[in-house]
Amino acid sequence: MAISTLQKARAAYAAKLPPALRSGACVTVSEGSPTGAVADEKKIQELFPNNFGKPKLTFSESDQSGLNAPINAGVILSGGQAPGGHNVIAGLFDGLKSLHADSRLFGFLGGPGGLIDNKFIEITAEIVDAYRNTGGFDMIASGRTKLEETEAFEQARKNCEALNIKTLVVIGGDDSNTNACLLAEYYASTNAGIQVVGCPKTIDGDLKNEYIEASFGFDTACRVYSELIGNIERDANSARKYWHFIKLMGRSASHITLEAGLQTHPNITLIGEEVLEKKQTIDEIVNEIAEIVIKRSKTVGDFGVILIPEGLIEFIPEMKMLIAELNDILANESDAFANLRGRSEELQFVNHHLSKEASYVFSSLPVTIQVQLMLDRDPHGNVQVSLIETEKLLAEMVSMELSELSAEGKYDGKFTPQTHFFGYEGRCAAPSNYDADYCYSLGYTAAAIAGTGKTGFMSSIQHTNKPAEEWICGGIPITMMMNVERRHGEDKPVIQKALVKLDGNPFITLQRNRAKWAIETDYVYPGPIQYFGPTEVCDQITKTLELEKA
Ligand code: FBP
Repeated sequence: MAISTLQKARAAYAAKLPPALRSGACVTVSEGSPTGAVADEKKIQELFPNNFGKPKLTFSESDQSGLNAPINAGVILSGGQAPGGHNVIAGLFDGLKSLHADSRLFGFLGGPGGLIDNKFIEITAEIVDAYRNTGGFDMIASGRTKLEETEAFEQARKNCEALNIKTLVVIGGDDSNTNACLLAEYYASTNAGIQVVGCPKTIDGDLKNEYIEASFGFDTACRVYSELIGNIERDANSARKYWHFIKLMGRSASHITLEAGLQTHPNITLIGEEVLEKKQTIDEIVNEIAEIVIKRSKTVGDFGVILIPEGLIEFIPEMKMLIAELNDILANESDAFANLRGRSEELQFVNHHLSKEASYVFSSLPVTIQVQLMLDRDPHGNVQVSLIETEKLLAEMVSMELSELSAEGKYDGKFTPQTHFFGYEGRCAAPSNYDADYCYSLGYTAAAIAGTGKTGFMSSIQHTNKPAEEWICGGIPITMMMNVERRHGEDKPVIQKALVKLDGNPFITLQRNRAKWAIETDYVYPGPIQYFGPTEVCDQITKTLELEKA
């Protein structure tokens, strides 16, 4: 297989580990006090009687060098790709081998679906070495099949038993780790003898809390997007004739957009959580943008850069209501909807079933957006926001608003928008040093949890804003991160999603600088991720982490 010169050189990078793991994954465990849940404690306790309340685990170096018996483990990659997934597997593999040389690791193919359908490979040293410090999930591929029904749990159990697998490691986001916890509970309640361990993944950055400092992949993806935004900013500032509307991935939370905004200082950074808090309408957002376009037109020129979070659309209250109604119609009337012929019949059908308010909002949108809102939902029933061209919607609406103002003699600039969507460009990039180190340590810690025989824990590395010398690793009970939320008309236990905190330091820093960045051209050009060179360039942490820890 041909590989790039960079990949070849990068394969030799030795990922850093916390001191507790430097002589292997056999660790001394200290247990904290019993834990609770972020909310709805009673309900979570009832639903997870075997897992609720377990103490946090903190690891330190042990003088025991390994285990007496090998461990067979299985691993799955679940959900969207995130840089560093291969290093989690590499850390897990090396950790298991340090526990016992005969330990084996099986990778289920294509996500949770591979575990149910018994599609797997044995992950060997040769395979691991070929994928160290690379981006992507292609070693075993990922998928979005949900693992939450007893039948699937049983099927998975049979497949694990056939391979003598005693530990399953689920690498995923909030939904996948919620399901990992359900699986852990089911296996504990049925004495299946299989432990389940989670690892926090998602470029979206919304699986984090006091003990999980970041979800892996966020650092690298934000650096790739920030490089691209910086390049566009420099182009905008050179040509001085375009307004760039850039949508950034992040299904729900706006962490990616906030981080990219802090790294590159664009003229406008929209944050979904703020829009929700202020209950802004689309028209208000459009007016705010138009105001800045006019001010810049009069002072610096007809150019600028605006960042739009992918999830924005669902934070605008009127759109949220419309999407919720559409979700119900598409779920409840799926047969009738499937029999319609052509777009106009579909639009008519939907309009007929919507409430008066929702139908008004729907009708005010361009047809392209109406069609995108009716597209298939993902397996969790969510609208696929990455397919909705919010950047085009806003560019078009701002353009219309400026034409009206121009007709009234209130604007005489020239507005030429360009639209972009950055998402897939960043999800499989070669991991930054932060993600390479963090992921390797998460995987190695997962092996250490396997070695303790405990179940229902998420691998955790703390103090990652400091040198690896100071990192602390251990396991956090997943039930501790849970609450009960209404999903598809039912109360479900789920890991609470971490949205952007409007009273948190990262957002406050954006807010403090916004007015200045809007009018002045204060762009910052971060350039590409550096893998070789001085530590201040290669070992940077995200502004988000830096400010959260300040
Ligand atoms: P995960 O939460 O599963 O990591 O996925 C995140 C994400 O990258 C979102 O930012 C994006 O909306 C979504 O995946 C797109 O997924 P897909 O390519 O499967 O439509």
